[in-house]
Amino acid sequence: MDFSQRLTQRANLIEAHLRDVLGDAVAESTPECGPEARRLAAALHDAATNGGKRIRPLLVIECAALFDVDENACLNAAAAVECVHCYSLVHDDLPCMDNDELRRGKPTIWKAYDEWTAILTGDALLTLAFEILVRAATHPSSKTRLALVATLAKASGAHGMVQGQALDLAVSKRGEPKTPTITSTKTLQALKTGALIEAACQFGGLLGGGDQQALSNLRNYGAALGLAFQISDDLLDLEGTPEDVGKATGKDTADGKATLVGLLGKDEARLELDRALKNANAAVDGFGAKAVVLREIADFIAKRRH
Ligand code: GRG
Repeated sequence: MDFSQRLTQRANLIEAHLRDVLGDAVAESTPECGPEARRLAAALHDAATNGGKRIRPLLVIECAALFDVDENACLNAAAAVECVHCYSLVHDDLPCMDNDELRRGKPTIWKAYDEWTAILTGDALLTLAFEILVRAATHPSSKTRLALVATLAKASGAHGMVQGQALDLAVSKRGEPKTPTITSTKTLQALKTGALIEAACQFGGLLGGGDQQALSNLRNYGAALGLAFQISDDLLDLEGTPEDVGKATGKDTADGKATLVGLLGKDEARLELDRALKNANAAVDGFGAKAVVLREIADFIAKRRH
C-alpha cells in the first residue's frame, strides 16, 4: 500500500468509526421532542464526518503500530482525538473567532445551522471525546485509559490548544502583543496546533505500552510535526486556492495573524519547515525501519496542498 492509499484507507476507517460512535447520539436523541431534537445530532455528524484528512487519527494508529498494536484497537482513541480536532474547527469558524463560512469545502456549522448550534456541537464533540476514552473497549488497562484522558485534557485545554487559540485571537483582535516575535509566535502555534498533534503521537505510545524514552521520542516527533504542519498551513493560506484547501485563503494577513511566514518571509519559513521535518525524522530514528510511515507522514505534511 503506498502512502496516499494508506491515508485514504485510514481516513475511511476512522470516518466509519466516527459514524458508528455518533450513530448512537442520533438514535438516542429525543423523538418525543419533535424534529428539532435531531438538529444537534445532525450538526454533530456534519462536523465530524465531513471528510477531513484525519491526520491526527493516522498518527495515533501509526505511532501505535511501532508497538505492533492492531489498527482496530486504536480506533476509539483515534476517534477521541479527532472529535477534539473537529470541535476546535467548529468553534474556530464562529463569527466571534475566525468568522469562516467554508470548511472542508462545505458551509461551516454556524453558517449551515446557527451560532448556538455550532457552539453546542463543539461542546458535545469535546465531551464525547472523553466519554469515548473511558470506555472499556478503548484499552483493557484502566491505568492506560486514565493516561489517555490526562494527555488529551492537557493538550486541549488551558495548558494547550485553548491557550494557543486565546493567544492567537489576542494578536489578531486586540493587537497584543503589539510586535509578535518569532519566539512568541512559535509558542502560540505549538499550543494551538502542536499540542493536539503531539498528544496524538503520545496516544500511540500509550496504547502500545511504550517506555518513557519511547514516549518522549514520540512527543518530540509530534512537536516537530506540529511546527511543520503550521508552517505548511500558513503557506497554503498564502499560496493555495479555496478549491484546493476547502476553506477561504489569504485570511492570515487580512486578519493580522501572527505567523512564521509573515515574520520570516516565505523563503526563510520554508527553511524552518525543512528543519522541522529533519527534527521530526531524527526523533523517530531509534524506531529504525518501523518508523517508515512516520517519515512519510512528515513528508506529506511538509508538501501538502490541502
Ligand atoms: C477553538 C479552542 C479552539 C481552538 C481552535 C484548530 C484551531 C484551534 C484553529 C484553526 C486554525 C488553523 C487553520 C490552525 C492551523 C492548523 C490546523 C488545525 C489546520 C486544520 O487542520 P487539518 O488540516 O484539517 O488537519 P482537516 O480538515 O484535514 O481535519
